Amino acid sequence: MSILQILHYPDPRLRNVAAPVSTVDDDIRRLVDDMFDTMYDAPGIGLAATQVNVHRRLLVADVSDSRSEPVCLINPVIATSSGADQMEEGCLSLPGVFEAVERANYIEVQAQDQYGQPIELEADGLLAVCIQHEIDHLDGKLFVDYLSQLKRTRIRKKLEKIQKQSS
Ligand code: GNR
Ligand code: NI
Repeated sequence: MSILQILHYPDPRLRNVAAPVSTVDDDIRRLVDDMFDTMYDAPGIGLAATQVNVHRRLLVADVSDSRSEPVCLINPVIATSSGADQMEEGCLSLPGVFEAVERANYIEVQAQDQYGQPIELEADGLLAVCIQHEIDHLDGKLFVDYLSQLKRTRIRKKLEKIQKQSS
């Protein structure tokens, strides 16, 4: 059980594209456990491996109020998506930044679970948004990429200033 360090924008490592997990072994399961600890501790509703500087395709999420519905997706692929909704998003890699982003409101995801078994998941609402946000991380994308250049530059400067003050 350990809390991992989360990378902060504009760290260039957040732009890495994660490689598939080839074998779901004990090392991966340990990483999944640590990612759940880190997500619940933060607290956040999701966490992608990219954010803890592991560039492999896996994510964890729990959008329940009771923090009792853990979801772990390894090598997730969105097979179907439909609809569109705007939602205010935040990100543990951009502390204090909240902006509206439009995404599909229904998705079907194919993945493997923490035992390497194939799973299919249907999601809507917050879970659908969260999974799309996490898969973006695995592709080196951040929610601020959907905003205007001007907004993104303002956010980057604000976060760089805070990081300078705290280092
Ligand atoms: O904790 C988080 N909250 C959140 C709110 C709206 C849309 C997406 C998210 S994900 C975020 C945690 C995080 O940064 N995951 O990558
Ligand atoms: Ni995020």
